[in-house]
Amino acid sequence: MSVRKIIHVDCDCFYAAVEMRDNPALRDVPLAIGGSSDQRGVISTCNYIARRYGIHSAMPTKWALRQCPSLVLLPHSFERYRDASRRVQRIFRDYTERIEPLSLDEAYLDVTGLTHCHGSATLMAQEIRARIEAEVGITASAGIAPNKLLAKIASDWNKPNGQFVITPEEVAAFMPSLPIGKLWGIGKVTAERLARSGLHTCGDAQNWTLQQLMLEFGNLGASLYAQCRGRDEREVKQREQRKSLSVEYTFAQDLPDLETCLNKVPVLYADFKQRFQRASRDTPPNKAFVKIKYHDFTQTTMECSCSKPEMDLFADLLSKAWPRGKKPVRLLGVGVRFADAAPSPEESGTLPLW
Ligand code: TTP
Ligand code: MG
Repeated sequence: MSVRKIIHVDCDCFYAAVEMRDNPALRDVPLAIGGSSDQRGVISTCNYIARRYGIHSAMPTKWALRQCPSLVLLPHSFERYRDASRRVQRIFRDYTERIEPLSLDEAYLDVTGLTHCHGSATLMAQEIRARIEAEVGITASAGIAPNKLLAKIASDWNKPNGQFVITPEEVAAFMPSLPIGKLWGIGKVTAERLARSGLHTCGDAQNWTLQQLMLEFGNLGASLYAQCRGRDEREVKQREQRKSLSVEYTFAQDLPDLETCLNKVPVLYADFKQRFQRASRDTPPNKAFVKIKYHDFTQTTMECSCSKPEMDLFADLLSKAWPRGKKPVRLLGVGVRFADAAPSPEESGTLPLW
C-alpha cells in the first residue's frame, strides 16, 4: 500500500452555517434551508438543533414542519454559499494544489510530503479548520488517513467541529467493527443486499476470500475485499491547478498619475507577499506581472521572468506599463504565474509524522 496522507474536510451544516454566520440570532433556533412546503419543497440541510428533531437533508419540508413546528425555514442564497465555498477553497490552496472538491463544502486534500506543520497532517487539518472558522466564519470537520476512503469516514467521526485521525498502524484495528454501508459505493440498497448474505460489518466481509466475494457479487466483491481491509488506491484528482496568484485593488477614487500608482505598490505588495508566502511552499513562480485598469476600463498587463518576486520589481513593471495608457487608473494588480503548478510530492527520508 502506498503511504499517502489524505485530509478530507467537510463543513458542518454548510448552508445553515452560512445563514447563522450572517444572522447570529439563528444560532439558537432550529433552522433549515430548503424549498417551501406549499411547493412540495425539500430540506437541503438544517442546523444541529433541528437535527435533534429528526430533521435531515432531502426530507420534504412539509414533514419537517410537522415534526418541528417552530422550525425556521429559509430559502437558498447560493451566491453567499458559493462565496463561502470559494474562500474555504482558497485556504486549502495555501497548503496544497492537490485538491479534489466533492461539492461546495467538501474536498480531499493530498498533503503527502508537505513540510508545513512539520509534516503532520493532523496539525495541518487543525490549522485549516481554525482558519476556516476565523476567516470564513463557519466550522468544518476533518478526517486524516492514508487514503480517501478512510479520510472520508474519519471526517464524520467527530462531527461537528471535530477531527479524527486513522494512522496506517490503526487501520487493521479500525476496520472490523465498521458497518459495511460506510464503504465507498455501497448505498442503502446494496447494503441491504449484503446484509441478506450476512455481511453487516467490514469484519464479516474479511472472513470471505476474494474468490467467494467475486463469485457472489462480481466486481463489487473485488472492491469489497480491498475496502473492508481499509485499502483504497484512488488518487486525489485535482480539478484545477493554480496558474497564478495575485492581488488586485479597485480604488474608490481613480489614481491620477504614475506617482500615485507607485505609492500604492507597498500596500499591494504587502498583501500579495502574505498570500504568496502561504501559497508557494511547493511551487516557485516563473513570472511576475502587474495589471492596470484605466478609468475608461481599458487595461494592460506587463510581465517578466521571475522566481523571487520583490517589491522593486513590481514598481519597475508598473513604471513601464503605465505610460501605455497615461490615464487615471481605477484598478491595480500585482501577481505571479506558475509554470508547473503541481510537482510530485517530495521523497521524505524520515518517518511520517501523523
Ligand atoms: P453535506 O456536507 O452533506 O451536509 P451539511 O454540510 O449540511 O451537514 P454536515 O456535513 O454537517 O452533516 O452537504 C453540504 C451542503 O449541500 C448542505 O449544506 C446543503 C447541500 N445539500 C443539499 O442541497 N441536499 C442534500 O440532500 C444534501 C445531503 C446536501
Ligand atoms: Mg458538510
